[in-house]
Amino acid sequence: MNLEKYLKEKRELVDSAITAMVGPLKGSSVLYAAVSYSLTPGGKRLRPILMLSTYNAIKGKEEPIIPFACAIEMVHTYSLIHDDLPIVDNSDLRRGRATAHKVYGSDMALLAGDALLSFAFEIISNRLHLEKFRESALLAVIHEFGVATGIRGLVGGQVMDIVSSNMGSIDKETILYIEEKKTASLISLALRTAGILGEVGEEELKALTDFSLEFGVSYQIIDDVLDAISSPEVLGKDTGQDKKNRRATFVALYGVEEAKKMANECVQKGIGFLAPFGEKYKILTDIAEYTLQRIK
Ligand code: GRG
Repeated sequence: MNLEKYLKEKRELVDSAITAMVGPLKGSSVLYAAVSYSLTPGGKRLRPILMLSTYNAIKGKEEPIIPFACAIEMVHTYSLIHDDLPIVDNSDLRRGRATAHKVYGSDMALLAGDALLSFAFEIISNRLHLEKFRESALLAVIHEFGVATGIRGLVGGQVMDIVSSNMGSIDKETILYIEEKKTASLISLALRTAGILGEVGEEELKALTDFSLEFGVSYQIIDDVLDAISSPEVLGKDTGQDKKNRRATFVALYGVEEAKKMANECVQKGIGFLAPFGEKYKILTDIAEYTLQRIK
């Protein structure tokens, strides 16, 4: 299989599903404009693609889980909009164009982010999903979205990130905590949602979780390396942000080369967790290996 072709096809599938989902919100004028500007055109759509791919590996289909895949992208997009705000990273460029607050103002960008987070929960809690999934599995997934996006996940990681910035001395454990919470928690949510709705057993769900946490940490390390060595022209977003904001990253602690090694080690460790399942989750390990190409 050609992985790049696969990723492109899945990205297009996610793009059109998201466009169809936000279409009915058109009435809300400027809010709709800010939301749809932020969602489309999108980025790599990694989290939804991981969710679709995991579910497909389990069930041999992906259609039932598409709304959940869109919801996770909405959560991710909300986090990017807020992260870019002048009171946080103060970024001007995102996904190759002006950030939401540059176009719509900080107030509208803040509200667009809030609306996207709420919209994600509106989507995943739709009672129509009861026609396809068991009630207990759906309830578990709604809970997982809450945990992964809140104090014990995305927001908790971001808070630690802010608190640790400027501290001068940073340690490995704190950086790992930040990367696991602010980035790996959403990647993990993608795989766990597919595992729970696909009704895999406990051991398999644990293996998917263990893989996703390692992959998630690696993905954040790659992001940090690129922030240090790449350019806005290549990435479509501001670079040098971590240094400017004195963020606690492995690049800051150990340097670029060591951070690259760590990203690779995390992916290899993660792949090990899926080894007992043979080829079943090959698409996930292929995607994880592929993301490493960005820093080769
Ligand atoms: C402090 C008010 C305030 C808000 C912060 C919770 C939060 C908002 C931010 C979470 C931290 C965050 C933005 C993590 C992002 C990690 C990351 C690797 C982003 C880039 O992901 P890609 O490369 O992006 O998958 P694309 O554009 O491809 O979707």
